[in-house]
Amino acid sequence: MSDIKEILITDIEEFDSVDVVNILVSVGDEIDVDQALITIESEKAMMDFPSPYAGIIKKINVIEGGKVKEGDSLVSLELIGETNTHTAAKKISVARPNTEDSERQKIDTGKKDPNKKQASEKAYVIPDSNDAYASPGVHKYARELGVDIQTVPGSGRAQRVKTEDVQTYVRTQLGAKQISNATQVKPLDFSAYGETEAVAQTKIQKVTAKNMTTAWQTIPHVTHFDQADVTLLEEHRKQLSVELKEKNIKLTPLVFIIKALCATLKKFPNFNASLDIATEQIIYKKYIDIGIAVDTPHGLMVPVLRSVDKKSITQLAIELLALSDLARQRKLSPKQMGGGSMTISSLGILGGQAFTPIINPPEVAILGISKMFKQESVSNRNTKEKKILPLALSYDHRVINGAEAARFCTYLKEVLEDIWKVIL
Ligand code: CAO
Repeated sequence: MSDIKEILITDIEEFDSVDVVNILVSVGDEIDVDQALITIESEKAMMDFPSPYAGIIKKINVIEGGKVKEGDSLVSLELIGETNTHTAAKKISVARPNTEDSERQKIDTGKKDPNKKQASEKAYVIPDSNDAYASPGVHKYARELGVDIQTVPGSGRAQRVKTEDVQTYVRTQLGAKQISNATQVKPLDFSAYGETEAVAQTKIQKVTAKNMTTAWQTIPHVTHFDQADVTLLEEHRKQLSVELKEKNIKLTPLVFIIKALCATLKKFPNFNASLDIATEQIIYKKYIDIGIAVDTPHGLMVPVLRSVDKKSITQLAIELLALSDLARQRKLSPKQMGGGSMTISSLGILGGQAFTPIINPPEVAILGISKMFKQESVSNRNTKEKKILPLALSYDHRVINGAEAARFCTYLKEVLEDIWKVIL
């Protein structure tokens, strides 16, 4: 006799009920352990609920647009194979920050009601944060067009995919197909030359590849290079580092660069903007959130530091470390990505003299940082050693012109060179 199991929703007890945004399976589907059954949305986050068992869907017990509460049955499942609830349970149980990380986990709670802090922390890690975040209508629209919504870069808040994003994606893909039909080089059978190994790309690598291609093919990029004298900044950072080291806080030059960029964005709002092609409008952001490109073993990720203008150097140092740790552990939630003013890509520790960073759409500019170098300068017969920081600003030439970019960089340099402008 077949073993039918009711799959109940768990770990949402903090909410009276949550909305069923999308049903991702149909009766008769054979599903794997951990396969997403439904997408639910609370006031805190949107997340997929995975099946703890493999089996065949016999009945769906919820409706799209309906509500579910803790313990409701989602589907009736005829079990197949070995049953193992471990992974799924781990996935849906949205992690509570451990005490050791409590300082770091305070990030991103600045704009919220302190009474609701616990709830927001509970929604801190969303199961597979790479899943697309979109309304049921947009999911349906993408399905009708045969578009895999996971690959569509979202321009909405927390990278939510909007109808226009699906449309832009389709247009870009059609254009790219025409180009690639004409130019794509067929992969060679390299095994004819020697030993080879084929390794599947990670999901993040695939999404990054698509985003980069879209950015490169749709945005007219220009890169402006400059160099800032950061001798004073470095002296100050070293002094402050000694104090902060005792508190286990690491202070890198990047934290000062983030603050300097923040001051520059305030002065040049055109760089804190996004172009809405559909409505032919430029959207100016009145907040300053800065994305940081983080190199992780799974691929490139861009967490966003929120409200940088309201935070101290020390707070930013703590948050930068916390967010880059979360990125490396693949624990970033959609709320911690997207919506940024501008992104910084720092290859400072890795070396190189300069590079041309690719804009992170829908932003209109990105700042690349290369490794600092020493330069001797002679004044009044005295030789002094300066520390020089190479800067590379890539900008969207549809929104920003070359003169503005030059002024932006000049101001950024001035701020970096006058340390007090950074700190105050
Ligand atoms: N020049 C010289 N040294 C630098 C520097 C610079 N521009 N920037 C940082 N450093 C030094 C710091 O002083 C620190 O040295 P100590 O350990 O001796 O104190 C060390 O490098 C720290 O580097 P870090 O990389 O750990 O920290 P960070 O704050 O500079 O950067 C992060 C954090 C997350 C941006 C970085 O780790 C990272 O992932 N960078 C890669 C980004 C990337 O891949 N960009 C490409 C995107 S496009 O493919």
